[in-house]
Amino acid sequence: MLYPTITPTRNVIELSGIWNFKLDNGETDPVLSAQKKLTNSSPMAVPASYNDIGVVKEIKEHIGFVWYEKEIYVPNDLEKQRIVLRFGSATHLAKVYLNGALSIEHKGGFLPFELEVNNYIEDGKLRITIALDNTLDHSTLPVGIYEEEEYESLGKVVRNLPNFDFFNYAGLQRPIKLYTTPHQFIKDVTIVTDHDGDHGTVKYSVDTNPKEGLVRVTVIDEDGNKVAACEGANGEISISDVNLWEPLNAYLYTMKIELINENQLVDVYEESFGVRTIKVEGGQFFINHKPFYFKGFGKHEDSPIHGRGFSDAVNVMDFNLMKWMGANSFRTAHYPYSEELMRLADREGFVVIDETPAVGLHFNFHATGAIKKEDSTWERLQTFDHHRDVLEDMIARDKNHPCVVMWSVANEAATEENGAFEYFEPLVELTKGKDPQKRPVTIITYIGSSPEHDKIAELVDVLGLNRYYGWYEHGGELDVAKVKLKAELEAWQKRCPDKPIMMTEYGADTMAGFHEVAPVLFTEEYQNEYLRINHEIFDETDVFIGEHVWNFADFATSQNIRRVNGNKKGVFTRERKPKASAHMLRKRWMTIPDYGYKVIKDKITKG
Ligand code: GCB
Repeated sequence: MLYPTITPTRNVIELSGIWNFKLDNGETDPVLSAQKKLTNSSPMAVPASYNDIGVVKEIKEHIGFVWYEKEIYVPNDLEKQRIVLRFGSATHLAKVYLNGALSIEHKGGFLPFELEVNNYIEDGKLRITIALDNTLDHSTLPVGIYEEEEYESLGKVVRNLPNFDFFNYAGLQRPIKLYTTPHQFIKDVTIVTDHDGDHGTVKYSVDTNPKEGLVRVTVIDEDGNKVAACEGANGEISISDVNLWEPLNAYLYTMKIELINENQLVDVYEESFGVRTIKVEGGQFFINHKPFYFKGFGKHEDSPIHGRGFSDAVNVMDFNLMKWMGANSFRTAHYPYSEELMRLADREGFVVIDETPAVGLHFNFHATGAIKKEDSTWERLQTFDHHRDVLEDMIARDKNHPCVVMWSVANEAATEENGAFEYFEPLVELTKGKDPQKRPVTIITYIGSSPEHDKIAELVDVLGLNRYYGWYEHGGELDVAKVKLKAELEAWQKRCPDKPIMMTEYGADTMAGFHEVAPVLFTEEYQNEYLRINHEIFDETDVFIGEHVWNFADFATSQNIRRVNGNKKGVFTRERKPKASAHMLRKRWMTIPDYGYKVIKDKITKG
């Protein structure tokens, strides 16, 4: 799926700004309400989550539909082309009405969707009305628990509990754009790269609509020089003296694609790409044939005021803070992040584990944090079809990004329960089948999915472990935590020799400004000690390919007794001020090279 950009044949109009907004109280018929303009609406910023900027509890904790509306003129000139309305995301279920007519429905809150709008324009105008539902249940990703309860004195009480640990922000959280293409247009491009010595190869395949005309492809370097060219919808291009896309040292080429019909240039699109390879072999993770070590974070799209709303300023600052720390990578926990952020990661050279919104696929945890004995998750969940669609859409959106080095199919599902293998096997196969670059695949597991009980380790290329020894297990007993962590890592190596292990989450809630001489839970000293003992064990483990601290910054969660106004495991506060651990980690990461930190001597292979 192509990201909309301005080219000599295409235009883009941003629809960000103030939209009309209103809660739906369930009393109106959606079709009827979309037929006329929204009345009694309030201003709402787009992109943004509506929850925090709505201020009052009724908006912040609203369950169900809300309405957004904006009426625009579509300039006459544009009407000669295909005009496409594109949502970067709409969270979670969207019904889009154009001049009152229901035109598209979309399920899933973290991926783009679009539709052609030419036929909906009336008198040069388009009234875009969106009904958005934030309800989560056993069929949505992420998974939520929907409950209704009658109280004699109160009437019906509705609850929609997230089955996961982040606030269920909703709204039009990413940019919305109107863009144009010619009627005969470039629909998609797929790029796969390889290199040997200083010789790079680029296989490409261009999809056009209709499938006619001549495709001309030119590769341009960062200085604007043409380095190679080719004709045809599919082809292979050689680049001599190739500049590789390297972690934190990204080099991006531009593929200029021209569609020519009867000697006329009809469409132009430019896709940037990096030349790099990925391979997992012998317990190591190779980028460009060299063993890479992941240093970084599980993140969230989360910031004050915006909620989960897109902000270039927040993204640039977060990337600068990560660079300051010596981090080279992050995981898009727990949903695909905005396309704009992924493009920034390409440019900055951040290595990304791209995760679906499949979180909360378990009924194991009790609200108190206790692990319940449960074995019916895979019978009760109805997420499979949607999970499959989301994986396909995520790969279609992100397949060409050099920053993406691995797909995460799910976070902390009930992977120790019967039925887990049967649920995940087709999804892993689908991921491998759909990804033209055949990147490695992981499914991130929680502590209940131990080496003794886990059912999916054989399906994945990398064992992604979220482990909290010293926090949820043996909190305050760091000596015991160390012993337990080491034992588990050894057990994994026995069960899956040669499979790389990565700590995809480890962390401790820390209140910025809490201090004690002895490390005590919640103090900055404890967070440092907790991280230090984890690192000692990581450094002793051969097949260990990386460490992602949970979390980059403190983030919002729903209200519950385990969270003091949010999750405080950040190395930065939610306002991006460093805790002591930021300085400690910086010291460590600045001395760990991106490549060759864990070279297993008898296993050096060409990746
Ligand atoms: C986890 C989850 C993450 C939580 C974290 C925590 O294992 O993957 O979403 O926020 O633990 O802090 O409990």
